[in-house]
Amino acid sequence: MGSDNEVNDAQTNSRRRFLGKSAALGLAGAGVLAGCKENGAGAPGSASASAAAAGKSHGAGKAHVEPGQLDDYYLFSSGGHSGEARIMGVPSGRTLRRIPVFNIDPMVGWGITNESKAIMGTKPDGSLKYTTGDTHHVHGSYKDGTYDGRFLWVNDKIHSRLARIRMDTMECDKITELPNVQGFHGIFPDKCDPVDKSVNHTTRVFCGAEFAIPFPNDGRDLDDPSKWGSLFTCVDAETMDVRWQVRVDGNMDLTATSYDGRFACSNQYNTENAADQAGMMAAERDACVFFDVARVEALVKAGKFTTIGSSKVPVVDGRKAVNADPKTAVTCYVPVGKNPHGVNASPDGKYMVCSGKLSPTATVIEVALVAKWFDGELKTERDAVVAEPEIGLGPLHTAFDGKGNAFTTLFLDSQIVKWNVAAAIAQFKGDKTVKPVVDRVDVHYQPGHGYASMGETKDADGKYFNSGNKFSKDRFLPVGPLHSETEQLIDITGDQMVIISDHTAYPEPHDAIIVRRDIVKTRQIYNMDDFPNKVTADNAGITRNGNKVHVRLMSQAPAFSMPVIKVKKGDEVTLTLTNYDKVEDLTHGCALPTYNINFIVNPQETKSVTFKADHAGAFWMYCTHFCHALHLEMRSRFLVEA
Ligand code: RUQ
Ligand code: CUA
Ligand code: CA
Repeated sequence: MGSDNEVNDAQTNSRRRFLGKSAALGLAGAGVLAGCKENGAGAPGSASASAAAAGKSHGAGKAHVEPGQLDDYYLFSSGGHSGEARIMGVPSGRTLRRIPVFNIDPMVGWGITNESKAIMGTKPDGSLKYTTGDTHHVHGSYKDGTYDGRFLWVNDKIHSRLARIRMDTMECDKITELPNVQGFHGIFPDKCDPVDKSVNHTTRVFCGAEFAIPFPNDGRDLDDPSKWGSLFTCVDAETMDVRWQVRVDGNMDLTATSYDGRFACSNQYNTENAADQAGMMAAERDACVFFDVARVEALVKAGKFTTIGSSKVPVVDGRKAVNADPKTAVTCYVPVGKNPHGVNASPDGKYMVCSGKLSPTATVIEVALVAKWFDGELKTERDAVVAEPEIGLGPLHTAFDGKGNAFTTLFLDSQIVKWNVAAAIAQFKGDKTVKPVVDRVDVHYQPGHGYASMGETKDADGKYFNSGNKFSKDRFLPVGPLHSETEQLIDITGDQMVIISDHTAYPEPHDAIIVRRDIVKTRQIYNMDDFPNKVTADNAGITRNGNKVHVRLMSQAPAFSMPVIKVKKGDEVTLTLTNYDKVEDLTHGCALPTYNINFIVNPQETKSVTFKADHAGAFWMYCTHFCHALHLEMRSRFLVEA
């Protein structure tokens, strides 16, 4: 252990030196650092060993959920470049569900059925507009400052889309493509209406765009990035329509909202407005930009906006030059540590914390002071900063326990650092006796996001913190060049953090939220009447209109309603299937060989597919989802006449 620690210290020191010397940290640097940690704290079991050495007790929190027992929390996670969202149980780490969103998923038929294609968006020829996505952040709808269990939202960074997931069915019901932006990264719903104070639930979702692009992005200004820019976007939570956008100086990254509804904010790592990496690291400080939402909407109402290209979305100017007077400004740029990543609201509603990726600090911004700046009562934006503790190398995301402590992921140090917000503020005010850092724990390895149970609500309960690690290295059986990702669950109930479990994750989840299970109320059976195209005993069968054929089919275990379906080569076939089974979880599948059709229908659900019967033959349409002792016999002859 001792020699391990020496190795660690030596590595830490060399990393500190490296950081001090070289501005060119960037991704290549991080990769090198990731590699050099391999022989350090990397030995399997060293976390528990170091926990034991530090006198930490195990069993304070248990990750093991007995067979037949249920988890206490749902974890809703993004799936990164898989384009999906996921549900896991906490503390077990059991995977409960994968929710296709921007990706094609033959298990449910997402991207295959007409209904899912309509949500995903199609080209004029009916094919999907996009088949890829990159989900980073999942956030839930709020009521009274905590989750209400209605919706989840998740972003697609590749094609700048915002998706909504209904939490009663855990299915995506709407996707909106944001105009005029690229690299849509951070999202956050508001917690109450910024304009109508009587509305205490989520009304809008805010979206931060990371990459600057020309306006409009139609081939102009390709060689002059100084003319490019980024927009902050507001989407209506109910209709999912884009309400407005704000042009900013610099870029945006992650997004957060204040508990009082007044502000949305976003950390900016490229206040330099640079188009290359060195340029983006030039300034000593970057910013967290705050948006006064009601003021933006007043300008929109008053017609004080422009539009870009063919988009009709109002664009308000939030750049510094036109927002110099705080009393009329829509934006306030608060300086924070260099190249920050992440902005998180404390559950007491008082603070926003931004970590400087290239600065070993977290910047604590007091929301009430930002409000004072907008009221013209604060000298400079900088005065809204109330603490800036040194917490470690490569700080990214911060979570809270609701007891005044913050937990920040340290990418370079491969640690989670626990620090006390009040102590950090006291230290900033000049109290030299306080030490903000309370504890550190090694994680394996290079943590990105970290999030706590109910940590992004006023009900933060301080039970669990999950570290989403970017490199697993030796933690699991090797499975080829691409390793599994690690998620590590940490018990944060005591003064010291205790890692209680490791589990794997398919690459690569980014952010997640941990939601108390009593908040989530799913339905077990669909309401057949929710599907206007449901098949009934009256309309079941085949109807033909020229070469358009509609096959209306029902399923009830263990059979489809028609044993034989006959169409002609060249027909455009729409097949609609309603599942008449009413038993919970009694799902049927429908696959059609050589026609690329594969989807499921849950109890009382209706789905449809449309395809061209372009080759003749006999095709066994069969049930893919094990439903009955006669599941294998559940098949019909789909005959295409030459
Ligand atoms: S990001 S590891 Cu896409 Cu949320 Cu920070
Ligand atoms: Cu129906 Cu298997
Ligand atoms: Ca910068």
